[in-house]
Amino acid sequence: MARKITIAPYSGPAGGWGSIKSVSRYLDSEGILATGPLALRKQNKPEGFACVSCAWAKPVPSHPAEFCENGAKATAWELTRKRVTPSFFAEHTVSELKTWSDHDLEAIGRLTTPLRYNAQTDKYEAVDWTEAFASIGRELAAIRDIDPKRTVFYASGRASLETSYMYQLLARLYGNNNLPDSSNMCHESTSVGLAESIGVPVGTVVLDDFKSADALFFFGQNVGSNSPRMLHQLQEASDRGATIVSFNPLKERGLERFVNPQNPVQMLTQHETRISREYYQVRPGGDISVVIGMCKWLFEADAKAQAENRQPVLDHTFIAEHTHGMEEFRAFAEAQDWADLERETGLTRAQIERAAAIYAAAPAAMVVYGMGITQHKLGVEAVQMLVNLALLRGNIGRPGAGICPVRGHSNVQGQRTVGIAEKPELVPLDRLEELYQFKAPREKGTTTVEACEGIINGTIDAFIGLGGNFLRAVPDHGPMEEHWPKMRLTVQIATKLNRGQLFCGKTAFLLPCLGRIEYDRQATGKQVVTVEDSTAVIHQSRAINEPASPDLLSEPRIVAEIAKATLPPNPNVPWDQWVGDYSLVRDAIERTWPEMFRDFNQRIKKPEGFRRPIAASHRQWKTKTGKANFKVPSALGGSFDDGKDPDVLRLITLRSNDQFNTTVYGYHDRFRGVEGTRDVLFLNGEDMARFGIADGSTVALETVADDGVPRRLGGLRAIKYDMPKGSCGGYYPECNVLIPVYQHAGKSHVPAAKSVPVRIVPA
Ligand SMILES: Nc1nc2c(c(=O)[nH]1)N[C@H]1C(S)=C(S)[C@@H](COP(=O)(O)OP(=O)(O)OC[C@H]3O[C@@H](n4cnc5c(=O)[nH]c(N)nc54)[C@H](O)[C@@H]3O)O[C@H]1N2
Ligand SMILES: Nc1nc2c(c(=O)[nH]1)N[C@H]1C(S)=C(S)[C@@H](COP(=O)(O)OP(=O)(O)OC[C@H]3O[C@@H](n4cnc5c(=O)[nH]c(N)nc54)[C@H](O)[C@@H]3O)O[C@H]1N2
Ligand SMILES: [Mo]
Repeated sequence: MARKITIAPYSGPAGGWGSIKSVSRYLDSEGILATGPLALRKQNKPEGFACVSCAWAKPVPSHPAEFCENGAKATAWELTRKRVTPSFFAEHTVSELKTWSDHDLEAIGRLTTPLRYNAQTDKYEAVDWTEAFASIGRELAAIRDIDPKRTVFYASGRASLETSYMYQLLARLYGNNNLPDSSNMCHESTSVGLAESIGVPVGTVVLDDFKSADALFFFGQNVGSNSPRMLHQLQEASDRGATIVSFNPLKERGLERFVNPQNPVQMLTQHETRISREYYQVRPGGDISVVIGMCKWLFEADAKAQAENRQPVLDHTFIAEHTHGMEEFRAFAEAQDWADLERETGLTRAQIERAAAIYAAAPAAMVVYGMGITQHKLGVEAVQMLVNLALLRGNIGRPGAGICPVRGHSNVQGQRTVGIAEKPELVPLDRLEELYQFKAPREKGTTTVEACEGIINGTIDAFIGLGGNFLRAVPDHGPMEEHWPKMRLTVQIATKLNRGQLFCGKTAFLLPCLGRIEYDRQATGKQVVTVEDSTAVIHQSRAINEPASPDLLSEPRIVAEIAKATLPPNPNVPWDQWVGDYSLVRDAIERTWPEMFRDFNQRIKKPEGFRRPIAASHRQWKTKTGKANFKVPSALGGSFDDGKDPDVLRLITLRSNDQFNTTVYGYHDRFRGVEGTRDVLFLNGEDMARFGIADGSTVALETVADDGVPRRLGGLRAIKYDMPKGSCGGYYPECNVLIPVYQHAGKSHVPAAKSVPVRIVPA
């Protein structure tokens, strides 16, 4: 389908009429212009459902409309009237479907019946649920007999706490900890980094902190597209005089200005709120050096203040009582040269010092961050540098202060809480053994990157995907697509068709499930489920819509049926009772983590849910030193040793304002002024001149890697864009073909999707 392509800078704010237009377009295209608004009114409300888009916290009492442009699109995408029936698959071979775009595949609507791939006809064909489970069970059991570690149980971050608990138990009863999830590509740098630094794997702030923060520092998070509901908190903060400072290579509109589309006065007067007072276009991978520079200034300013008998800049009482390793970090920071820091950050010393001065002047400051920090080779260290910054002024564990990783999928944080983890030490395996009378596997499982490596080198035979679009989300599409079909079994549990599902193992099933917004009727009636948001608040989600098809099963049911078909009977695991009544799964979760989930079924009845205990929020440090740890980074930043060759650019892979991860809603990246195409390469103007590339011309990229694997992406339209020299930007997942699977954060294995070393080559 030919689309009209326009590339022109966008001058409007985030929110505003643009967002209203965008939402209506979706409700219309999904055939729910009439019913959609009713549904949206229940979004993120205590009596309604938790948005299936991002994990941002839901205020109680809620705003009259507690949804955003992108949350509305996510809802419309699930509630769509469009359906994919077996006759669709009878008409299209899988090879033909592979020529469709990501957008067109998902846009055909909701999956309605279980399907099995037939290699003879190259088509997906309808299959009975019973037959599907029996076949999956046979294959899984046979692989288990060879070696249970040859199967991977992947989870995307959307499934409820109930499903997730059952799923991790399935993997462990099967005999492995191969439970990678989407956070392995996302905030795993947070889970590893924060745990070492402050003893918790998650952020410390709650929504109320936004009401008393004096300064908010944003590092590499695109609030306008990826967590737009947070703009309400930012608007309130900005209006009451809090200072917002952003570090981002790109001028992201949501970090600049906002008109609240739910505020009639603002809409009519087009009153814009300025979001960031200071905006620093840091080089990709430059944040570690930004923080070193800021801390260098803070140490100096503190020494000076003390010498002059003024109030100190650092919180010495906090540092002495609560932290470990400050002197070592101070020595490191003081030893760094401003010239090096300026080179790494692409910023001037004056800019970094200005940011530091704002930080020093704020009684309470919060540090917010996203993928711009975590998806680098030094992602873990970058997270820990942000903690160092917070610790210097005691900005953790008091009102208005704290560290705020903005999580992705709506229950990705919760999945980890209830045991979806490849690291056995994070899970109470003794407790699971006691409850279910089995020998739990103790060997470390595979991360997402390790699962990819295993699939490429043939040590993985089966892949079960609980949601998601693994093959599109991971790096190295080339080798992954080549080796994927060699697996013996692939099973995808999904709501919509996506490209990953078009790559099939020798036996392959596509199992359609209920979405979170749909009534889930079981033996004891309609079920509710629970999720955990970015601020560790757990609350329930109530469905509001009829299922897309009578043939859909719930995720808990599918997990239970696979378990029953695969595993020897175990009277201690009441799969069927659990499916009949999800409150029994919640009881099981409570029995597994009695302290965290105390009175689970009772406490979720409160509209505001409950916050699970986060020790660092109360200045208790569950680290090896018993204190909050200052960490010294292993390098000043960057990602790869690409600094020496000026022709090597750092590629940032980006989300548009019209996608949810690999789900491409459409081709309107409004804020970046790109309409009608995703095949673009954002480039710095000076670099374009240097390379002799004209605006609008077609270019190709090649990855700089030394493993002999060719990685190339062509057909990209060069767009002159306001971004640092030496960097470029393109869309995820199209650019994933360029990311080598081995280029990932050292400690967390998060693929380094925000600084891929590339060269521009002739198209
Ligand atoms: N509508 C919508 N909502 C979403 C998603 C979606 O795709 N669509 N995805 C969900 C998921 S799973 C996640 S994890 C989150 C992702 O949300 P974000 O964390 O915002 O992730 P990205 O959009 O990948 O990009 C983050 C920002 O980092 C900047 N950046 C890139 N490199 C650097 C760097 O080196 N330093 C700094 N300081 N900045 C850098 C980019 O310019 C970009 O603005 O959003 C969630 N919410
Ligand atoms: N280059 C690059 N790569 C990246 C990133 C990046 O910034 N750059 N970001 C990474 C990040 S942060 C993440 S989180 C991953 C995302 O990786 P994934 O979580 O694997 O991918 P999604 O695109 O979120 O998955 C979308 C699919 O989920 C299915 N689905 C939707 N709702 C449901 C449901 O309720 N139940 C079930 N069972 N299925 C459902 C639909 O079939 C849909 O096609 O990608 C990572 N990959
Ligand atoms: Mo994510």
